[in-house]
Formats: sequence, structure tokens, C-alpha cells
Amino acid sequence: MTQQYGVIGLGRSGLATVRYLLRQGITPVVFDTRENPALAEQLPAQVSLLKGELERFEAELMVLDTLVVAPGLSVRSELFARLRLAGKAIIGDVELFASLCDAPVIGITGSNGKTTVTTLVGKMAQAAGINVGVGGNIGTPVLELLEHDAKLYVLELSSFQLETTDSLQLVGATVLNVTSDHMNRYRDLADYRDAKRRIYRHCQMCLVNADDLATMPENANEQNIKQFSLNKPADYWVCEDNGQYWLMAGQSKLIACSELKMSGRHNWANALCAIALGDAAGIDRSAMLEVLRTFGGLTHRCEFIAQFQGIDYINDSKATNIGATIAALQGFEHDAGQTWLIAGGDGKGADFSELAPWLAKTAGVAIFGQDADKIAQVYPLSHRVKDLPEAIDYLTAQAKPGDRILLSPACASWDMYPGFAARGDHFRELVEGLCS
Ligand code: UMA
Ligand code: ADP
Repeated sequence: MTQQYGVIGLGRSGLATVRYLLRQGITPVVFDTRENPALAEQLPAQVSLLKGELERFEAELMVLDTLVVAPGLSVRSELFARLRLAGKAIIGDVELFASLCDAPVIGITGSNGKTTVTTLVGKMAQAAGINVGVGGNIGTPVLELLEHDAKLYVLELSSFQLETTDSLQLVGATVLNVTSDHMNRYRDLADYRDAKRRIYRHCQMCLVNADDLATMPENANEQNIKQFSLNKPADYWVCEDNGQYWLMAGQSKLIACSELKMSGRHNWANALCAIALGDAAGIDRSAMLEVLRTFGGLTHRCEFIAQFQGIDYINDSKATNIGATIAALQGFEHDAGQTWLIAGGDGKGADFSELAPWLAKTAGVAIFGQDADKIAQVYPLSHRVKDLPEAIDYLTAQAKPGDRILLSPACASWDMYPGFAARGDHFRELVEGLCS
């Protein structure tokens, strides 16, 4: 008998799942907890959509065999426990992809740097002439990638996606780093780390961060581990030689860090990871190094916007957790001039105390948004403003030529913007307004 499918959550990945199933001749039932999911109008007419709290639809869910659940929904509720007990397969779109894909796949997770590393590896494969599919949390749902019959897939995988993925075989995988994020969905940091470490389950080469023990697989004695480090010799590491820094593979110099177009030490780590993962997939080294010479980084990640009255304005709106903001502040630590920080937004349940020593090193901090008070609690010298325009005006009035004003909020933007990109675009517009 044909399996009966439910698709739970009609976002981008849910819609891609529906389309994939329809192509296989399977008509799923779709569920969404929202009254008006934006993509409902794109749902083909023959597919039923049940809207509202999932608990209301337990009977409808119980008659199905496989439930493909969107990453934005937690599968830890009592309802899902009952469905599991009743023998339902509860998976995500990545698990479905895993059962269909026969080309090599590289997987990338971590609290920060996923999109940068995923983009780098994708560009490296392209530069080497490989037909590559790049997707996952970065934006393109994985099931859409299968339409292009790629010879290599590079997937950015969130902890949410990994929770519902069991059998994904990876030619190379990494947990880049683990710092507090999504604490409104996980019990604690260990719980969040464990979701990320699921990426190593069926992996030929596990790439771990030797500077961050939380990135190690549970069984750290495995033969298939390679390590990267910014601080010590490793399989992939950074070496200082006569005042010049080099990316290294074992004892071989790959490229001088000064040749990298991306700036910041955290991007040295990202570059090392991209090379290590590329090596695991057999991507040509010279093609990889050429990408490092030419790719300047993504927008909204420590992006230089403009200089006004001698002050640099930097957009790091994608810093939606503490680790990313610390990386940005660390990156500017030894540069001339002082850093003035704009932070705040939706903290996703984070404890900001780890950020406080870094805030104390800045020249000043302007905070706004839903969780501004939580930042003020750990750093009382923060100055509360109502919004981004006021933050820019307040800090511009105090900064001196040679200084920088950095938007690196350590928070998601959902409380005031549709997403981090809208927040970064607003920053850019305001700065361009100053300059005009
Ligand atoms: N939602 C409901 N009810 C539902 C279904 C969804 O309220 O029934 C809400 C979710 O809580 C969330 C939003 O709707 O706020 C979208 O959720 P979704 O799971 O339907 O998301 P998609 O549109 O399918 O996008 C997902 C990823 N989104 C999430 O994990 C929340 C996208 O990552 C990813 O690009 C896309 O699949 C393609 O693979 C986005 C993201 O924010 C960028 N990821 C988080 C992050 O990077 O921090 C993990
Ligand atoms: P992700 O997809 O994991 O959110 P991004 O590449 O989009 O990662 O970068 C998100 C934020 O993290 C940006 O503020 C960026 O400057 C910062 N960042 C990027 N790489 C790293 C890294 N290796 N360690 C710490 N922070 C990083």
C-alpha cells in the first residue's frame, strides 16, 4: 500500500516537500499552525491544508505513515511523542533528501560561519568545474536541489534540521563552533550541541575545531577525524612565519592570510574549513585557493558600508548570537581606533553574561529592541535607545575620526524587522543618508 504522507509546516521547505511528493504521484496532507501561512496560495488545489494548533489534528495525523516536519517546528512535544509511539516516521526534508541522493554530500553546521563556509565550498567546487548543488539552511530547500542532478551537494544544516535527520551519509562534515543560540528551543548548551553533533553520524571525514571541544564527535577516538585550529598545529591550521600568517595543511603552506580577500581571523577559520571539506570531496586545491583570493565575504557579515567624517560604519546584522558579536569585536580588537557597538533585538533566550567583558572593551554601546534590558543587566553602561536611527545618531555624535560604528546585535531581528537582511539594509540606508 502507498505510504500516506503529512507535511507539517508550509514554509519554503514544506512547499518544496509537497512539490517533490506530488512529482512522485503522492498527494500529502499539509498542516500549518498559523492561520495564514504566506505560501498557502502556492499550494496546488488538490492538496488539503489544515490550519491551526497541531493538537487539534491528532486524529488526522494518526492515519498517516510519514510526517515531514518543518525545521521551524519543534518535534519534542507530547503530541509528537504519541505519534512516534504509534509508529509514525517523523522526519525532516533533509532525511527525505538523504534517502534519494546518490552523489557525495558535504554537510556544514555550527553556531556561526555556516553560510560563509557553505558558500565558499560551493564556489570552490564551481571553480573546479564541478556541477554542485548548494542549499539547506542557507536558503534553497534541499529537495529543490535534486532537480539539477548535481555531482556534489554542499549543505548548510541547522540544529533544527539535524534533529530530524538520521541517515544522511556525508563525505565530509563539520561542526564549526558551538556558542549559545536558540536557547528558547533547547534545554541547555549541551542539548543544542548534541543536536549539531548528529551531523557526524554517518560521516567519512569529521572536521572538528581543535579550539572548541564542543565540536568533537561523541566518540572522539574515531579514525576519521581531522582537526582545524587557529592556535596550534593541526591537520589544517594557521602558522606564523616571520610576522606573516599562513593557512597550512599539515606542514604545507597553502596561502598567506594576507592574500585572502575576506577579512577577520574568524574567516581564516572559515577558509581552513572550506579547504578541508573540499579536500574530502577531492576538489582541486588550486581552484580552492583562487576562490579565497577573490571572494570578499557575504553581505551583512562584518561588511564595510561607508566612511563618514572619518568614522567607518560596519554592518554585521547577521550576528544574531553572542558568538558572532564576540568574533566581530575580537576581529577589530587590535585595529587602530575605537569600536562603538549597536546591539539588541530578540535574544532567543540567551544569557548575555559572556558578552559583558567584550562590551567593556568598546568605547560605547547603544542598545535597542525587545531584549535590550537583558544586555543592560550584564553591562549597565549600555545606553538605551528606541531604534536603529537613534542608535546611529547617538554613537555618531561621540565617535572620533578613525573609530568605527559596528552594528553587531548578538540578537535576532524578529522583534522589529522581517529578518537580519532587512535590519542590515536599514543600517545601510541610514548610513548612506548620513553620507549624502
Ligand atoms: N511556523 C509556524 N507554524 C508552522 C510552520 C512554521 O509558526 O506550522 C513558523 C516557524 O516557527 C518559523 C517560520 O514559520 O518561524 C518558518 O518556519 P519553517 O520551518 O516553515 O521554515 P522554512 O520557510 O521552511 O525555512 C526553513 C529554514 N527555517 C527555519 O529553520 C526556521 C530556513 O532557515 C531555510 O533556509 C529553509 O528551510 C530552506 O532549507 C532560516 C533560519 O532562520 C534561514 N534558520 C535558522 C537559523 O539560521 O538560525 C535555524
Ligand atoms: P551562519 O550561517 O552560521 O549564521 P554566517 O557565515 O552567516 O554564519 O555568519 C554569521 C555571523 O557570524 C556573522 O556575524 C559573521 O561575521 C560571524 N562569523 C562568521 N564566521 C564565524 C566564525 N567562524 N566564528 C565566529 N563568528 C563567525
